[in-house]
Amino acid sequence: MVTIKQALDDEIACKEWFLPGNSCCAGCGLEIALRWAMKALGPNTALVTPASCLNVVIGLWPKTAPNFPFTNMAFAAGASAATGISEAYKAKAYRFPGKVWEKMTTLVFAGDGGTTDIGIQALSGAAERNSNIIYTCYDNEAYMNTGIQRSSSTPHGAKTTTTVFGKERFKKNLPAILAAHEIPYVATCSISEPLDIYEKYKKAKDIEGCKYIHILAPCPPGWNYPSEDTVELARLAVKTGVWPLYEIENGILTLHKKSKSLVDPSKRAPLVDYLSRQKRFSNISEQALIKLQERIAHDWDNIKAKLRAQEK
Ligand SMILES: Cc1ncc(C[n+]2csc(CCOP(=O)(O)OP(=O)(O)O)c2C)c(N)n1
Ligand code: SF4
Ligand SMILES: [Mg+2]
Repeated sequence: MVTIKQALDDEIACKEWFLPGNSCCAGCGLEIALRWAMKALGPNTALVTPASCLNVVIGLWPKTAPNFPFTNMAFAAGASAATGISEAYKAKAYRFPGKVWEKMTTLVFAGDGGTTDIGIQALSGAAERNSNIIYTCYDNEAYMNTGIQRSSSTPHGAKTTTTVFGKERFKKNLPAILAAHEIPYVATCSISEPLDIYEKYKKAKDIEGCKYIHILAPCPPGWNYPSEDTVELARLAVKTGVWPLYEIENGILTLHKKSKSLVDPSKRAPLVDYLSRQKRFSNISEQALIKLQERIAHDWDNIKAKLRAQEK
C-alpha cells in the first residue's frame, strides 16, 4: 500500500497535471479521479477523451485544463483512437531509440455512457488485441453532459430524465466483462481513496498490454446531492458494499483493505446510508430496494466464490 509520505516523495505526484480552475462543477468526482491518475502517470501521457463531461470541461475557451497532450475524440472511438496513438509511439520509439516516445503512456478517460454503451465495441476490440493502453471508465452512472439520461451503468432504482420512476435494469458489470477478455490488469477505484487510485495507475503504467480501471465518480447535479458530499458518498459506496474495490492481475483477484472484510455481509454498512443521501433514489420503492440489496449480495457471493477458488 502506498503511504501519503511515499506519494509526497514523488516529485511528479506533488505537481498538478490536470490544472485547477477548470470548468468542472463544484464537487465533481471526475476531476478528483483524473487529477490522481495523472499524479501517478505524469506528463509523458497522451490522453484521449471521447464525448463526455470531460470532453467539454477539459478546454472551455479560454481555459485549457490538461498540462499534457490530449485528443478529443468521437463518442464511440476512445479505445480505437488510443490504440492508434500507442502504436504510433511504438513505431517512433523503434525509429528513434532513447527518446521520449519510449516512455509515453496512452490513457483513455471515458464516461460510463462512452464505455458501457457506445464505446464497448472499440474497447472490446482493444482488449482482444491487448493494445498497450490504460482505459479508464469514470463512472457517474448516467449521461451527465447531455442532461442526466440513463446509461447501462445507471443502478437499479435510480431516477434519471429517461427513467423517471427509477431504472428497471441492473448496472452492467463492465470490470467483469473486461476481466473475461483476459487482459493483464483490471481494477476498480473510488475517488474516496486517492492513494489507491495513485497506486493502481502506477502499477498499470508498468504493465504491457491493455489495462482497464473503473472509477466510481459521484456527480452532484446528476445524483442530486450537495456538492460538499462527493467524497463522503464515494466512501459510503465502498462501506455499504455497493462498490467493491479490487484488482485482477493476470486473472488473480485481490480485494483492497477497505473491501476485504465486506465479504462478510454483517460488516457492510446499511444500504440506505448511501441511498438516502441522494435525491435520485428519493422515490425508490420497497421492492426496488430489496432487489438492489439482493443484487449486491449476489455480486459479493461471486467475489467470495472466486477468492475461494483461488485458494484451492
Ligand atoms: C454519436 C454521438 N451521440 C451522442 C452524442 C452526444 N453526447 C455527448 S456527451 C454525451 C453523454 C456522455 O455520457 P458519459 O459517457 O456517461 O459521460 P458524462 O457526460 O457522464 O461525463 C452524449 C450523449 C455525441 N457526442 N455523439
Ligand atoms: S455534471 Fe457531474 S460529471 Fe459533469 S462536470 Fe458536473 S459534476 Fe462533473
Ligand atoms: Mg456518465
